[in-house]
Parts: sequence; structure tokens; C-alpha cells
Amino acid sequence: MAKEEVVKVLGFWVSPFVRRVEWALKLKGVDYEYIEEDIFNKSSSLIQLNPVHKKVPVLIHNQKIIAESFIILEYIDETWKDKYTLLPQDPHERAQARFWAKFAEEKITEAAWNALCSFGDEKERAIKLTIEALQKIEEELKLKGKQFFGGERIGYVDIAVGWISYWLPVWEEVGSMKILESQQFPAISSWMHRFINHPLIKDNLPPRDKMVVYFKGRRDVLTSEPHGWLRI
Ligand SMILES: N[C@@H](CCC(=O)N[C@@H](CS)C(=O)NCC(=O)O)C(=O)O
Repeated sequence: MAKEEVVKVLGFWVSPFVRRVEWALKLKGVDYEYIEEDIFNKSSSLIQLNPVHKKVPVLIHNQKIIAESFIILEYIDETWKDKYTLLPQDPHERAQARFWAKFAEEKITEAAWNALCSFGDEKERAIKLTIEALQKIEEELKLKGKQFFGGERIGYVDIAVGWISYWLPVWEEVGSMKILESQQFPAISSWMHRFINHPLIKDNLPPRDKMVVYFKGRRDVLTSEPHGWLRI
């Protein structure tokens, strides 16, 4: 990496979206400065850098600003090409990877978060939707028959769904619910184990005990508000 290159990540310690960006940069071996943002009291620089969504992650590369974790992942992959590739080279395989990342985000992340932040019938429904969507990626992983969604190493889809290996068990604990039974999801369960034990991932995760406290707090606040959707 050229010396004058500036790479900064605006993040929030417990955000699964931010970790995606950090994992990608680490896998690529790109040095970056991490800047912690208080998403409950947003800085003027966050508002200025991401005026549309006002959310983290934001990547700053020299004078360029990029928002939205999936967009940032693609930017990283295209900018630091030679070191490690996240998306496959083949156009159809690339399309498939984007398809699964989008599917998981729309169907699993939202449903699992909703399950955490609801009660009764709504919670049961959200758990059912999460399980149904997880079944799809279980099948995909089985069909691939590889170590990771990216083949024999971590790729774009692994990073996109990586939160399942660490955040989801915390949400299950906090929400007193069981979503991912290992007998029902053998492929995802062994993928989770492999993913979480990858040295670059293992060393780049928020502390679990702090996460439990944080998500208990979020759950309490969001279940007493009418709008609990995806305010992780
Ligand atoms: N779709 C976005 C989601 C980012 C997101 O929701 N970030 C949260 C932190 S986990 C945030 O900044 N929330 C502030 C807010 O909702 O106002 C991405 O993938 O980057």
C-alpha cells in the first residue's frame, strides 16, 4: 500500500455491519484507522460524511467517502485487487454471491432482529421466518460442499452473513429463543465454527459479555417503542 494512502473507518463497536468492513480490510491486509462513532449522539462528521443515511460504517479512502457495508465491501475488493479477492471472478458466480448476501440481509437479519425485539405471536412468526430463510442458506452451503460460501476461504458472502456466527447466538440468549439448532443446520453450524475460529475473525469481534448487556438494553428500549426495526 502506498504510504500516502488514507484509510479510515467510522464505526460503532457492536455493529455487525461495521465488522464486515473491518474483516474485509484485515483480509486484504489494508491498514486503516478506526474511529468510534456514538450512534446515539451522532457527530457532525458522520452527518456530513453520510448525509443520506447517517449510519455507520463509513469508509474514507483518501478524499473518497463510501457508505453502506455491501457497497464498501465491493469498493474494497475493487480497490485492493491483488491481495485477496472477496467476490469470485466469474460474472455468474459474482451475481450469485450478491444474490445470497442480499437474500440473507433482507430475510435473515431483519427477521432475527425482529424476533429479538418482539413478544408472543409476532416473535414466533419472526423466529419461523428466520428459520425458513436460514434453511435456504443451509441448502446453498450443502450444495457448494466447501469450507466457506466463498469456497476454500472466506469470501464476500461469508463476510455478509458472518454475523450469524457470533451475533445470532447472543440474540438467541438475550431473546430467550432458539433459532439455530445444530441438528437442523449441520452445514451452517460447522461453517460458524470455521468462520469464528479464523484468526482474522476471532481477533476482530466485540466482547460477548458487553454485547449481551448492550442488546438487553436495546431490546428493552425497542420493545417499549412502536418501531423496533433494525436499530441495531
Ligand atoms: N444498511 C446499512 C446498515 C448500517 C446500520 O444500520 N448501522 C447502524 C449501526 S449498527 C447505525 O449507524 N445506526 C444509526 C441509525 O440507525 O440512526 C449497512 O449495511 O451499512
